[in-house]
Amino acid sequence: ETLAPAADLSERDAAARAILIANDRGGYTVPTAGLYPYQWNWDSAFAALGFARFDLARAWEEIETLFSGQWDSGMVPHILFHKPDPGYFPGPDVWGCSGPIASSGITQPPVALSFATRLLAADPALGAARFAALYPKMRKWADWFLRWRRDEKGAVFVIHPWESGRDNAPDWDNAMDAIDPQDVGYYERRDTQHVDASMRPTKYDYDRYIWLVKRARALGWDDAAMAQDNPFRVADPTMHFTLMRGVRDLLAAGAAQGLDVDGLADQLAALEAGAQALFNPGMGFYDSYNCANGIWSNALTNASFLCWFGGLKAPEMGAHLARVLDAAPYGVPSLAPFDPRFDAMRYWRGPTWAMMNMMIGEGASEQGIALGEEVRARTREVIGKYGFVEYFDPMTGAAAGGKAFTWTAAVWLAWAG
Ligand code: 9YW
Repeated sequence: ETLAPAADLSERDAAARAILIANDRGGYTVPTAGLYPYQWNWDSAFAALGFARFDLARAWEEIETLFSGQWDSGMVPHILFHKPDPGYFPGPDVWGCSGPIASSGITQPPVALSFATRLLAADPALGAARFAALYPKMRKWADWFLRWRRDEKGAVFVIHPWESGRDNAPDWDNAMDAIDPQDVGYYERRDTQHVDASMRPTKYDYDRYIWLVKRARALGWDDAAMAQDNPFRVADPTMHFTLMRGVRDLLAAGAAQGLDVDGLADQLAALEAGAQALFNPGMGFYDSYNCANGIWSNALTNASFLCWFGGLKAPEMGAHLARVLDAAPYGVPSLAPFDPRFDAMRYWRGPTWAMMNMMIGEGASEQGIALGEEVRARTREVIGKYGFVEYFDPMTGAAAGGKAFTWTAAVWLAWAG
């Protein structure tokens, strides 16, 4: 896509651009002012796709800034605290990390690997050198995942619910139940000062989120120490399928650019084999499980449908998608409405997220599943009616969470609009 003169823009496109520009803090964007005042990892990757529609150089910068926070280990943090902001908890003092810039100590789904290859494709002449400079860093991040975030069955797991990007999804309930956070200490939440508490994770969840952070901090955020004795390890389709996609895209783009692709094909094959571990045979869909005891979540979530984005054919998942779209007019819901744990407005236990829809819709279309286009149409409709908010009630479409949200605006520009 090229630079359209402002006069040719639809009102919606102009509004989406204005959100990206307003959330730009100089080299990086915040997900939304107030609630999320720092640079978040996968939010930035989506932001880059939005910027790419009108300022490709700025799009590259977003991802480059993200990688400026990469740790020596290869891990790229889920939050970079570029400038202190008292409006968010837990801040850098709680995480106690020592990367090149103040950051959290966990990662997030590595969609930046894939989206960097899209920036390259948008203008190979402009992007070749920038891509080549990022490439070893991206490979190092992928290597880190393969080394530290894979269980015995080859599935990619998360060590904190925040790492998956789906904070309070039912996927974590079993592992969270095993945590006794009574020594978590006093803390003050900030999220519920920005948006209604009924739409946010509960205190039960938050105590455990903070407890897990403090525990990993006590281990010095050392991968080997955390691998020894980890109270929370859940195999996660979000992480698995986005990494699979990222490695596949790096392999293709790296080869085309004449870069060193040694080992990438093996990594991809390992992830393809590991994907089978995420298929819940009792339910007949992709699911998460607690690595400590093998217990399935039995949850049909929007992450279940990332199988296509990961590159699987998975034709059997088409019927599941049809079922949830029948039940949720403004889907794809983050949890199937016929699941008793469904909660239409509570974050990752029901609401629709536009950026998940983009990956689901694109992946489905790539695998020849007609409903991919339906997902796009519904995303367009819900954003068109209710605006660029954080997420939506999947039954009524009602706007929820933060307003003027970066990734919702970006997904409009890159895909839905
Ligand atoms: C947190 C910023 C982030 C997203 C996550 C979402 C939420 C809260 O907001 O996380 O404190 O990290 O669950 O996916 O990246 O939009």
